[in-house]
Amino acid sequence: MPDVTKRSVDPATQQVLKHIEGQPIKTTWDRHDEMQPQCGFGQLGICCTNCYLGPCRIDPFGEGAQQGVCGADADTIVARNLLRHIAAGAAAHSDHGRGVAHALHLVGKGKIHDYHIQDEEKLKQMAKMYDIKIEGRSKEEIAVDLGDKFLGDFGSQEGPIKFISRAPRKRIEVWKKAGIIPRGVDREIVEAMHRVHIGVDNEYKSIILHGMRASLGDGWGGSMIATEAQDILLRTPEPIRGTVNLGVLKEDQVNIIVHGHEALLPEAAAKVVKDPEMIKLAKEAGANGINLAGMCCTANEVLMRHEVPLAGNFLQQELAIATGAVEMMMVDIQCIMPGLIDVAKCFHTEIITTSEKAKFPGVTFIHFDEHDAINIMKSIVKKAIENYKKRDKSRVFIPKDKKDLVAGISTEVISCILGGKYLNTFKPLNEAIINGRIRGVAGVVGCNNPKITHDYGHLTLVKELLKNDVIVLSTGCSAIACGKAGFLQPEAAFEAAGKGLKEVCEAVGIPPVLHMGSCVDNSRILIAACEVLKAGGLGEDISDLPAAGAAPEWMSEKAISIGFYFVSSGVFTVLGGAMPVLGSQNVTKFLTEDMESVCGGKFAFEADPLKAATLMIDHINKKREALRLRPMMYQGK
Ligand code: BF8
Repeated sequence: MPDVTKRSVDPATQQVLKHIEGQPIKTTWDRHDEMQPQCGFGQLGICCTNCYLGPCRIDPFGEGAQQGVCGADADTIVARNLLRHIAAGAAAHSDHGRGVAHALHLVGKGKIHDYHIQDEEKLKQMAKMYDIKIEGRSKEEIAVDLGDKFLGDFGSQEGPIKFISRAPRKRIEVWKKAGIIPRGVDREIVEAMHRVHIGVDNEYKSIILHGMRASLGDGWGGSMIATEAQDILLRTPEPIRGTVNLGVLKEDQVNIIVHGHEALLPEAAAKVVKDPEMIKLAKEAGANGINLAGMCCTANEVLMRHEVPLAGNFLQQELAIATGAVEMMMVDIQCIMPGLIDVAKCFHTEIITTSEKAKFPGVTFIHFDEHDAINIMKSIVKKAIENYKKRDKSRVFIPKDKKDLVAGISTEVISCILGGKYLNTFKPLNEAIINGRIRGVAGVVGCNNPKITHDYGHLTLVKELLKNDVIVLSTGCSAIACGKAGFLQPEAAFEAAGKGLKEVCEAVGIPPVLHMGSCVDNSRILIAACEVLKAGGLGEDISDLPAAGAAPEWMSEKAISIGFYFVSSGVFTVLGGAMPVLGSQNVTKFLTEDMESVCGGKFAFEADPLKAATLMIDHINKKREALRLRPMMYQGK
């Protein structure tokens, strides 16, 4: 039997894994074990399937073929494969953003009635940025124009896209000099696919530079539009209390899990499960109510705005079903394992897919159309209620573990908490950094990956950063991991933070790890960096800041795109495992050394989270020295 402590450090996860031992239920960890040894060519990035001259592969030992049939060498093949990953990641985020921008336009037009403009201030702020007339116009009229402008930015042929203007002047100059100011992300992705076609771009630096530009089109374009449009339609998050881990599932209620990345869909679900008609139906079916919980980034979206509890992060999706207590898992887009289907077959759980873009064999598809959101959601929830009658109560196993947390720390909230309602500013944060209470800022984000013990990478890294007075901004599955470990509670500062960070958290009443949202909300971290610079005293460019990024358990192509737009924005970023580039020494050197001279940021690959923390802290110290900041007030914890 596998050792569950090697699979996860999370007690709830370990318990469910133990509980299903001996049952014919396969999880991602089992499939990962079966897959060993994983393909070495793939890991090194030196397999090319881009045309049918191949598939080709380069001999990493230098004895066999060093070129594909077309003549492409390891550098070209590795760089092309990497650019394909960036394009796919940027596409996923940006297509999500496009959907929200479209919904904003439709709300303005009065064509959808279940959503409304909820953050008028942000609507106007964005409209001003695009030179849209505000005076004397209704919010709906403004929303139509803003929706159009957002949609226009996706396809902007010449660029630069509007949100680039939010970056510091120096940063824009760096991008200009490198020739990587993004045009519309659609154009960048199409050009990426063109460049990697056989016989087009064969020069690794040129290929990677385009990858940087495409990723910037994601971070400062597609993802940022997703975040801002969601805030306008669903409201900008504010601090909210929540609960996390599999223990949020309820034995006596109809459990419905929303899983994926959509923000509009769970918004409707959060409303419908409170509908007295639905609750009555649930009671008639023998349940005590309806319990909505979230998984992955959809969960982060609906937690931040509706206090809907988080059932878990990426590697827990199959385990939620394996509790035997889930009537329905409603999935939309991204990070949904096809393996869920087989686990669901072992139980009564019904999986419903709601996106035209994400079908699964044998899984019911109910198109979630925003034009009729509430009615569609009611029909889905009714199915879940009906399914409760099929639950085999003798097979239910819900671990008790759950933790309270604080989420919803948008960029606006940080400046408001720090500066007060009438003096929105990042100045107090800057002062704490300048006077040596806080060493610096780390963005710790990204996925889980069975290659690393679940949550171990995130938690070990975050613990070490906190101990050394580094405040952590977190999103995605990393934020969920931090929540499960209690790092999203203000009290965590007492237990985990260094003395200086503890003093600041205590004075302001914030947790030492700030939950800033879902993966598209990494754009909030970019804006926070810009706000810090505006507040003064910490340099003129993002690359001047005593800051670093990390994705200790990354696995998705979105994480590659995120990593690239952080590095291209000037942030030193440590990935828990290497990207599939080690088959080319030149590409590896470019990413981990030379990029710094191009954009002020670079990658490091470090699987050991303690060593990753050291790399980040050393980098932060180096930036503190360059800024001539005061020595740290205390020496950590
Ligand atoms: O977008 S962190 S596993 S759920 S890819 Fe996926 Fe990674 Fe989780 Fe959110 Ni982001």
